[in-house]
Amino acid sequence: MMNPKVEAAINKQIQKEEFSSRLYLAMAIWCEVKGYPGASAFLYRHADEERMHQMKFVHYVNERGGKAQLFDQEQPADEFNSLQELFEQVLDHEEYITASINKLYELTFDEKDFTTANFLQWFITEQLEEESLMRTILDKIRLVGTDKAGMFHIDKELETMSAGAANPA
Ligand code: OFO
Repeated sequence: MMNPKVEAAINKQIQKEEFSSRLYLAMAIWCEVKGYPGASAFLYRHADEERMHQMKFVHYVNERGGKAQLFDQEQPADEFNSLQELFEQVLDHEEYITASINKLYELTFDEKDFTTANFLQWFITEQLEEESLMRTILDKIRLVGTDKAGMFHIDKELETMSAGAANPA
């Protein structure tokens, strides 16, 4: 039997991971139509990763004897003024998710659910990696500013990152 408070909190996290996937999908679409094929490929792939995060939580709840739940979703942002603004929003969103995972982790300690605390370790490491990746990308975009050649180069780099990403998580 799963701790009901932890189960409810994970179900809210499932909703957030699903939202993340939709948000990055909306962003990938924007990039594709605005002529950033590399950023688009990167974000399509990232949308898939978020779906995988969602499924990890779904299976975890069910395997522990709980029941995963789905909720309505808000419409994700789908218009951006620039690639820089878009990636600023990606980083903000990842920071929000990190805070949410940390809260969840704290709850597992309050509830003495150490099995879930252990399960969450993977997500804690994942958030660290995602935040640092998004920060690196954003720094590069800020550096080139509005320089078209520089932006073209960054887009190519994102393409390579999405094709050769060694970390499937
Ligand atoms: Fe981007 O890590 Fe899940 O939400």
